Amino acid sequence: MTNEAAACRACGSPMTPFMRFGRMPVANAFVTEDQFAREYFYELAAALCAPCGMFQIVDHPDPAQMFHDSYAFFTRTSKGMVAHFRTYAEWVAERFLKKPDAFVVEVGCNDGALIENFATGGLRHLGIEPSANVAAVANRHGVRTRVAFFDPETARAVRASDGPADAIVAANVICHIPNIRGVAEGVATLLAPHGVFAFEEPYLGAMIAKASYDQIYDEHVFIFSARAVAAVFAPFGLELIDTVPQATHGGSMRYVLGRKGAHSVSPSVARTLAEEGRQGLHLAATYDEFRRRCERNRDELVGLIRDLRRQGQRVVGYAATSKSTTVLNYCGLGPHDIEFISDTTPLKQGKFTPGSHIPVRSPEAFADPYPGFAVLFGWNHETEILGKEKAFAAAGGRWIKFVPEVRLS
Ligand code: DWN
Repeated sequence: MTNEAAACRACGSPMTPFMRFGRMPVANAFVTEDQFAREYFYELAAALCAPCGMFQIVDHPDPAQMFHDSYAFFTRTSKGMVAHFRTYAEWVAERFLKKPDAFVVEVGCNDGALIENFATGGLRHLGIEPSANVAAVANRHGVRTRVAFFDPETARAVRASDGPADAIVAANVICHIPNIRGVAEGVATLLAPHGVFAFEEPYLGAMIAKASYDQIYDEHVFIFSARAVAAVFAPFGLELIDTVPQATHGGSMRYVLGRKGAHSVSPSVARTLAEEGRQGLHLAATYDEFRRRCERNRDELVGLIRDLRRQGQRVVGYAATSKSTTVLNYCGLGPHDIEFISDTTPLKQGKFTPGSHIPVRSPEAFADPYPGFAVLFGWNHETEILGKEKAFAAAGGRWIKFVPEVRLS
């Protein structure tokens, strides 16, 4: 595969990458030692489609390589996200699910942390999830699931079996689906006449502002802006009716769409679009500057870690996030730089990080004994992590942070 030039997945226009990260493994493909020699790699490069404003990666692995029956990310690993999903579900239910027989569908329900809030409220619901192992966890939480990718065919099948959806919801998943026009067609197929499609995703404006390039990896085929979302859904008769900024994942946006003319449009849509213009999200120069900031960030992070290692300091990582796969491989960091990464996910523990082959250990290993320095790969959960790891700082440990800038704290 090449990434010299490609067609925009949203509008088909030609586009050229502005930034290349090099060879990348699948972000959540944690490996055992015997798998090192046959890891799957692809070329990670990012591009902006000038005509429609869709930010996207150029090549992407086959989704079946990423979402399968041993998918390693479970939403419930963050208490903060579980609490966030409770309020997100309440927000949707209060506004859009008032009728007694209302039906809500979640696209990519993972372990059910969002949709279980509708299920426990007794609402008719269905979680659609392609990774059977995480869907099984959702089942155990009382969620009715269907193991499938969301596409027009799945949408037709759900409509035939359950009727139209009053709300289709999603969180951190629509940007994972390369066939975004298929998503739009599926939503248009399944949605009731006055239904809504609400989804939230890492926001392009926040990623550019923070130079948080680690949001770019195989699963994040797109990093959305309001402009691009409005443009890609419009041909399917769907209109952007609300945008609600969220603090999650370092800065996200909740988008709400409905059938054109079926709902009033919140003034927040015009405000968000105007702000995107002021930030220059449509300008090539913005992305050239973003690339320069990322390169500087990479060089400073590598320089700091290697200086510490030369001084004989122990450096470990905290949270083997999907994002850390981009950081580690882009920066060329390995087990000589970072001794291990502590992570709460049992499926990752005892394995090695994709491509960079750093051991992943349980959180108990972090304190046994505490290292001098820990790279905060879970920077988006900083409040939660620093809150529970006060003993590390009390023991003299220092956090290495790299978003938006490399610094010690
Ligand atoms: O979109 C996506 C986002 C929402 O979640 C997916 N593509 C996959 C995933 O991305 P991520 O792995 O970067 O997500 P998080 O939530 O930033 O990181 C989760 C990882 O961090 C898990 O492996 C658990 C770990 N973790 C930890 O070890 N200690 C997380 C917390 C909060 C902790 O205290």
